[in-house]
Amino acid sequence: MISLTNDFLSPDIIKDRLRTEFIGREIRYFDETGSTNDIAKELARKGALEGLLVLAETQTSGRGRLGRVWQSPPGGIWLSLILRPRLAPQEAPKLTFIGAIAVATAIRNLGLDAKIKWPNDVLVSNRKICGILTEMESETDVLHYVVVGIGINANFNKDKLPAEIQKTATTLKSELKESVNRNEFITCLLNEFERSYLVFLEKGFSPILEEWKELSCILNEDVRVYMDNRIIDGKAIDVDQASGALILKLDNGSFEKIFSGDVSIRRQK
Ligand code: BT5
Repeated sequence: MISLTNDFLSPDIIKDRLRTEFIGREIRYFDETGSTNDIAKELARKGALEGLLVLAETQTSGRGRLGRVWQSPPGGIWLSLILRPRLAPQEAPKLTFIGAIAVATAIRNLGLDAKIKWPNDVLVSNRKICGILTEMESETDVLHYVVVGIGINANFNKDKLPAEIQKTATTLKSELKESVNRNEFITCLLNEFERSYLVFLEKGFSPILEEWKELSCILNEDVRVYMDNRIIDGKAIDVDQASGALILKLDNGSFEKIFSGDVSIRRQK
């Protein structure tokens, strides 16, 4: 008998296996779409319920932060979740932490040593395997909805990515030398997401941050942070409970909170 590797995304299989109350209970699946975040935002504006999941086999205009391009070839996991937490808008970035914990936990279940890099990356072997894009719509102090977009390089080899990205990226298939069952992976990810999200809503950010710190690869490291208009060096000493900002101790001894930027670890010369 010929055994076939079934690598297809199936909303029905995912829903059957989920143990969640509301995350992923409704799934909108696309073979191809522009950006799952854009679809999720449109559905949220029209009143879609918390937990709705948008999932695509491939994206033609996948986005990163600051309008950067997110490569989304077939075989990946490109998804967005709609959330409607009662939070102040400035707290929305905390949901990125929940996404990163869920992804890192699902990857660790495959036996890989996944680590989180502030603010929105999950790395394996020091290479980016996942990026998270959290977007929201709000008024001054009212959050209407949040969309957490998660991109995971799953069942394609990293040579499917442009050469300049291959240098810093990896995929589950490149690491494991085989494909993963994406439906099971997504189920695990969504179960973990809801677990952390409920902890966050019931107990606040502190237990989330503790879990996140266990998985972080930059705390206590000497780092360089690239911001919009400047670059700063320092030691990543903590994350701010109130905002999720990275706290740096600068080389001149002063402290600075970083709200957005790209971090790289400075290696010993
Ligand atoms: C991110 O941005 O890492 C957020 C990526 C979020 C993607 C998901 S997929 C589902 C949902 N729908 C969307 O349209 N987006 C979300 P940032 O930190 O700005 O990193 C972007 C940078 O990562 C790019 O400038 C490249 O250098 C690199 N990059 C692009 N595609 C990559 C990939 N597939 N794997 C690893 N690195 C990549």
